[in-house]
Amino acid sequence: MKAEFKSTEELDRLLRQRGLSGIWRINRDERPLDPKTAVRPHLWKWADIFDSLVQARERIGIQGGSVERRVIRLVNPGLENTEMTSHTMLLSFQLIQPGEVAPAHRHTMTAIRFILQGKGAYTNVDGHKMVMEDGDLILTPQWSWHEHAHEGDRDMIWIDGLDVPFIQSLQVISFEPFKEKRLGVRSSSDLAPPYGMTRPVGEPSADLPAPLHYRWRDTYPNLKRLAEGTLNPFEGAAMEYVNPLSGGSTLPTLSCWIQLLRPGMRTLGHRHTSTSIYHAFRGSGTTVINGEPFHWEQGDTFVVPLWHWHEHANRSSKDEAILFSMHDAPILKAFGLYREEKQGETRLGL
Ligand code: GTQ
Ligand code: FE2
Repeated sequence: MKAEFKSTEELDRLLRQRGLSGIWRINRDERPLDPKTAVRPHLWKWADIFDSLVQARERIGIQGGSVERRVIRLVNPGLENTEMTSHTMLLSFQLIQPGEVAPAHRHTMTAIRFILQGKGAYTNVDGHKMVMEDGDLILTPQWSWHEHAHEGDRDMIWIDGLDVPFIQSLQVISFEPFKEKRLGVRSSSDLAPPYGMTRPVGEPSADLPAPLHYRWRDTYPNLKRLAEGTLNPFEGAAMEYVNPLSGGSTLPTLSCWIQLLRPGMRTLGHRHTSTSIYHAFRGSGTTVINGEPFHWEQGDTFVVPLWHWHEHANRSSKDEAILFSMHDAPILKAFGLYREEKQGETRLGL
């Protein structure tokens, strides 16, 4: 029997009932030449972040309740439904008061901590007690046990960076609270690998051989030394934190950088398919994102969404400016999706 003629709408309805959909329903806008993102360029002021943390300090307890961390997230204005900072990354600020313990847990999301202020708190990652100081970077690889505790006498504040929305998109979020009260600290003899730099064939390395702690007192002199040499025209003096276990990016999904802009320096513009979140650690400057200037001072944090042109300038003629940043570039690079376009280059197509 000959099929009777149907309108496209009727056909679409019929297909929908059968759990099918015709590709003619795809809008051309969904197949753009240039990547389109819901992530918007945005800057959060330190005064707002700090005041919010201080207000939360009085109200939000972290022990014995359901809230285990006093954390405030940066919500991208383009992602208000998910409350994430970008489509791949979440950046938050955490405050811990003297005497508090943020109880141990582990999760499939990976985390980085960049320390901003205070003294005397430590984070314990898989038994490695790491005392935090301003400018330190500490890694919490996926599925490692971690707990924070504060033995000092002043509030401590740090940045948490996680790959939450990426892990969420893969639908592999897994979270486990630690069963005992406290996570043990391992002694140096426990920490030594039992067979040194060799290991029995077939045995996976169960533990971290070294704490993943990058101290500011090591990072800063190296950054200064780099800044005295030839600069990268797009980045100034920029260093990526290398993962000592793999020799590769800081973590499989995230890369962290520390970057110095000499007084008065202005970089050239470029854009790439990775997204970046910058924190002004020292100094002040302006980052132009797709033609819009974002002025930053110490403590401010801003997002450069993928495929957005951006260039940085240090606004001071006498002080250096230092940016800490987190990037999802390792994800894009892992799948051959990293692309970069530089200002002044002729575009040859994709
Ligand atoms: O400190 O373990 O900002 O598990 C979000 C989730 C911090 C943490 C965050 C976390 C943590
Ligand atoms: Fe955590």
